[in-house]
Amino acid sequence: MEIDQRANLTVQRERAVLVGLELRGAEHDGVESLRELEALAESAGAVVVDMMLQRRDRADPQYYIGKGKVEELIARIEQHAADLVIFDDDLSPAQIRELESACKAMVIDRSELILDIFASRARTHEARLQVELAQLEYTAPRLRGMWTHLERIAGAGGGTGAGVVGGIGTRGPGERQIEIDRRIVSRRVTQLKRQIAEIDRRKVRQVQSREEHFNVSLVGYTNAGKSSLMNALTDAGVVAADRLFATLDTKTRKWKLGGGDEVLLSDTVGFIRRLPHHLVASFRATLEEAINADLLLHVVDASSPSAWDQCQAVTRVLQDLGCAGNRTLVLLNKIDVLWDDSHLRVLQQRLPDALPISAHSGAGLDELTKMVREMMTGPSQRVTVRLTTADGRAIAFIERHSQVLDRRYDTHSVEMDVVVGSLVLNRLQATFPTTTVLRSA
Ligand SMILES: Nc1nc2c(ncn2[C@@H]2O[C@H](COP(=O)(O)OP(=O)(O)OP(=O)(O)O)[C@@H](O)[C@H]2O)c(=O)[nH]1
Ligand SMILES: [Mg+2]
Repeated sequence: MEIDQRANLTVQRERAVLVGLELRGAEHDGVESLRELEALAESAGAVVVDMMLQRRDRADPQYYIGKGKVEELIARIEQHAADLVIFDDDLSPAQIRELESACKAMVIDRSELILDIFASRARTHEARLQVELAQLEYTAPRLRGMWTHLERIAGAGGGTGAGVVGGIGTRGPGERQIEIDRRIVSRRVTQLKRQIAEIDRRKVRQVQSREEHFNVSLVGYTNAGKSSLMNALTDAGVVAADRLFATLDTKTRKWKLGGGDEVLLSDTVGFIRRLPHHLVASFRATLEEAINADLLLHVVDASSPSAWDQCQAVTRVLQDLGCAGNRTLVLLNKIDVLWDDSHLRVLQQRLPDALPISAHSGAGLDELTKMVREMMTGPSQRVTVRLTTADGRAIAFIERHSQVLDRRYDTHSVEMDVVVGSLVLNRLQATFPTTTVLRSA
């Protein structure tokens, strides 16, 4: 197909045929995966007009699917007047070229689709930079028409605005096709990495400034109900919607656990099976909260038939991010709409410590609050701590998080007998190193 045409195509309102391959011995179910691709395509604004699934021993190096299937695909494209084909896997640039010339339609792969959704949802400066970097690194070898906007950026001395996020659907019509210049791309990549690293540093400082709080992060598959739960537990008022990747930016709010205890709760971007690696890499800053959290609440959509697969996919992404070792509590959400109790029982057998909840009905949320409170404070003990009187923040911290039984002042310090959770005590000492614990009573 013409390069210009490719550069100007948008997934929005395209009539799309979906194509999946189920390899023998593959761990994921092909039909289920295609359904998810359908939800992704619809989230991107495409109209899915047909789907095809082929079972094979291995992918065809030239066309990914078999040659006979390509013929069938061409017929279906004609029959439905489709203009877009979406493959449920990552294709090589050569496969995309071969398929496009055979089908006379735009061909994109799963990662490109996910990147396109991210690009259309990114609202903040930071999210836009992160998506642009991921797109450049992933899509660059696949999209021959994209250098035009890069030249424009390079010429204008950099900067990212709404129209130059890059990728499918974001480039305006009538742009001049220029020669491919890899140096322009690599300059832009370097520039983006530098800007993102700067944000990263700022993020780390922000996260460090929250160290005196207990940080809890919501993680989970996209559409599991993380934002809904955030809204149910705090007054965050974040967007919750029945579409994939509704949330891209991190929001942090205080969650009051009762008895004066509170934690910081963060809601962030959802995960998906085979999340493009470049996205995970560039969203590291956004996911910093999750990486540094004291506790992860892993929200699972228990009403989904693929709840278990989704749960495992999330665990894999957490491993990628290096936070698989963080303390985690699994929440089986949406129990208000469970179509079958046996489904929940199977999940509970696999996840014996998981807590069934509903962000909508509020079921299980009191129990959740109680569990988080216990995890935050640890077992209570009676100790005496000495603090310098000048350290008002440390004193405020201990007053807020423990029961003060007695206090004795001398010139520069105060000794307090308190009943306090062991973890709170650890946090006190880590955050305020001048504090001394004198004795356990
Ligand atoms: N029935 C029911 N629906 C729920 C529950 N929690 C969330 N939902 C619905 O599930 C959909 C997704 O909810 P969100 O809170 O946006 O999910 P999310 O995990 O934040 O999704 P992303 O931000 O896209 O990753 C919305 O349509 C919610 O109304 C629940 O407890 N019960
Ligand atoms: Mg959300």
